[in-house]
Formats: sequence, structure tokens, C-alpha cells
Amino acid sequence: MTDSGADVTRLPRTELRERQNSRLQETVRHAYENVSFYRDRLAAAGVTPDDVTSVDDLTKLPFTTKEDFRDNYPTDLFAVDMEALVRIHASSGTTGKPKIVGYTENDLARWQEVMCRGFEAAGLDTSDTLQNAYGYGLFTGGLGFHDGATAMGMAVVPVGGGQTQRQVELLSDLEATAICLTPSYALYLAETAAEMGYDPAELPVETVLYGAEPCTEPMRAEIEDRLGATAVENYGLSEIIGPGVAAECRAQTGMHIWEDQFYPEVIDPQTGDPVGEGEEGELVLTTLTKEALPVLRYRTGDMTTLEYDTCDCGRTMVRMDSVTGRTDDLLIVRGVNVYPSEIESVVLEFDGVAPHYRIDLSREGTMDRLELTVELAEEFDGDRSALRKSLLDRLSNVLSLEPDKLDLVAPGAIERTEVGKVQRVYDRR
Ligand code: DLL
Repeated sequence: MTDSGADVTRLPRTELRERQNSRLQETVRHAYENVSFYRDRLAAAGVTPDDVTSVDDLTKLPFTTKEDFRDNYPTDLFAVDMEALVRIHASSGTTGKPKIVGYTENDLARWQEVMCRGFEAAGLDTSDTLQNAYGYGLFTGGLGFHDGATAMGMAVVPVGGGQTQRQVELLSDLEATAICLTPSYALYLAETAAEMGYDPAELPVETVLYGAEPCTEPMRAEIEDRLGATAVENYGLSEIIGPGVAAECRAQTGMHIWEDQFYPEVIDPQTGDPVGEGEEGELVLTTLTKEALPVLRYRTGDMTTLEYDTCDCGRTMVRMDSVTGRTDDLLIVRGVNVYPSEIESVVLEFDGVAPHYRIDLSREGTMDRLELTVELAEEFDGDRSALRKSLLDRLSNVLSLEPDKLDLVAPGAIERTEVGKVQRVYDRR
């Protein structure tokens, strides 16, 4: 089932569909025969593997959720014996036990293959040197990027997260042409480089592969501007494989989902029904080739839209838009529904602010209280109270949001994240 060569990403969609159909049948049978959880779930839904002959039958299948991973901790969702595994990773949940994920040798080979597709889409080749600033260890980011880059034949500098000053020196001395890291860390790295006396835009990095946490367009523009590089987005999740589910090409118009490996649907998170093409909803993914951990209709919790037109790059595989939020990070503040990414987009419209902010939520009696802290840009020398007022007006007009407190703080005042994913929302209600 391996696909050599990059052209699978440009398959005519009818051929792609045939491949998806046959792989889906195999995956459903594999899950049914080897995972008691799926056998029970399908039985409860009155479905047998024979009832699923094409992706059109997917809606007959029940969803799989985060809770199912938790309930089957650590390895009850695995479809192979432990001897067949060659790697285990884990993804920390915000509450409770981590989700444990496993890979066979074939799974690792396919993981490398999808990572290579992403590198190629980003315009990288064997002549590139990739500095890997994703965390190594149980997190899938570090080793996922590492193995993919090695398979592609790039030189990898495996720094991992943190050690930012050393990270900057190595970038400069080893002339890495590409770096992979979270978007918040990309900005921190640029700041640190500037503090060390480097001009971050003069560093040798030409391509930034960012992902693992949300990033809005203005934030991407900041990264590109500060590092003088092209920044392309990567998406993935441990439950499905890790990074390598979807990656953006140089056209920068959304991330191609490697659809011959992962079948995407978008649903209304409330009803579970599919939404119309191009409409926003929760991304649901089904693995089509995984051996150790086949996953049927996994509710990612990530909100996005899919675009099926052929991309300028010629790839036929569907593109997903940047994740606008998670079904579980929708903030409801005094009845107003708002995603942190929407607040970010409004804040970053203003030239006078830096791309660092935090949202603090608390409750006074029965009332929600929202405090927004926004950092001023280094170069800001304007009128603070005018900026405050414009920010407040804009938040109120665009999002109907009225913070109880808006603090404009000095550059650098908000704590930075060097390792792992950034936390911007502190909800203490
Ligand atoms: O974050 C895998 C990854 C590593 C992706 C490196 C890209 C780069 P987990 O730790 O299991 O896996 O977290 C998965 O992170 O459900 C999303 O909510 C979020 N996430 C991942 N990529 C993006 C992105 C890795 N580009 C969870 N934009 C997912 C927004 C993202 N959120």
C-alpha cells in the first residue's frame, strides 16, 4: 500500500476515490477483527464491515472520540500485538491520562512518506538543512519531523525545544535553510535573536514549517516578516499519526490533507451531521492505512473548512484552512461566543501591538469577567489611550466583546513559551 513518488498527491480525484474506497474497506475490517472496541461499536450501530464498500458509507459508522482513547487507556485501541510495534508516542490531554499511540514498521514508513510530501510541498529538497525545534520524546512533533527529514535526505539539526540562544547560534553557524517549530516559538526565537544582536531577518532560514498550535494570518505575516522567510503551516495529531496529516505548499492557500492516507469529513459539532462543502465545522478523520492504530471517524475537535478545487501547485488533494478554534475552546463570555483566534485576529490588526497577548477569565458572583492583556510593539510611540480606545471599539464592533479590563503592557512583559504549546487563555471560572 505504499506509494512511491510524489505524484500520488496529484492523482485525478476519481482514482483517488477508488484508492480511498478499497483502503477504507480494509481498515474497517482490520479494526473490526482486531479491536474489540470497534467490534462492539459497529455491532451496536448494526453495521458489519460488509456494509462499508465506499467512503459514502462512512456516515453509517459511529464516531470515535478523545474519551474513547481515555477509556481504552493505554493500548486497548491497538489492532496489533505489542511485538509488532516499533514505536510508541503519547499526547498529553489537558485532563487525565495521556492518549497512547503506537506504530508498526509500516506505519513509521508511511509517516515518513507523508512528512516528505509536506517537505516537498514546502519547496525543500536534499540540499536543505532543517533545524528541528519541536520537542523530542513522547510528543510526535520532534521525531515525526526528524524521521521524515532523514528519509528525505536532508541534514537535520535535532535541537528540540528550548535552549533558544544556542538555537540561534546554531542556526547562524550551521546555516540551516529551514526550521520547524510552533508559531509562538518562532516569534520568541526572532526576539531572542534580536536581543543577541542578530538581525533575525538575516538568519539563513528561508522556510519556516510551523504547526502544532493555532496561528492566524497576521501571526504568520509577523513570522515571515521577522525571520525574512516563507512560513508554511503543518497540521496533525497524535491519534491519527502525528504531524504529517496535512501540510501547506508554497501557494500558501491551505494545507493539503494527504487524503489517500487520512479521509477527512467536516461535521456540525452539535448535530454530528456533515456540513456543506466549504462550510466550517469540526474535522473528522479516518485513517486509511494505519496498522497499529486504525481510527474510524475520529472527532478531532478542530474547527476548519475544506477546499476541493485544484490548488495552484497542481496537487489535487483537498486543502484544509487553518484551524480557527477547537470545539472545546469556544469561550462563552456573558453569553457571547468567541474563539481566542478571533480575538487574536482583531488585536493583530493594530500596528502598535506585538503578537503576544493573554486572555484571563474569572467569575465574580455569577458574572464572567474577561481581562485582556496585550503587549505593545517595540516601535510603538503613539498615544496609548487612543490605541486602547480603538482596540476596545474594534472588539466590541467585530466580536460584541467588551473586556472588563484591557492592559497594554511593555514589550516582552508577557511570559514566552520556549517548549511545548503556548497557553494564551487562562480560564479560572
Ligand atoms: O501537535 C502534531 C504536530 C506536531 C502537528 C508538529 C504539527 C506540527 P498533538 O500534540 O497530538 O499533535 O496535538 C494535536 O494540536 O488536534 C490541534 O488542536 C493542534 N494542532 C496541530 N497542528 C495545528 C495547526 C501535534 N497547524 C492537536 N493549527 C490538534 C492549529 C494545530 N492547531
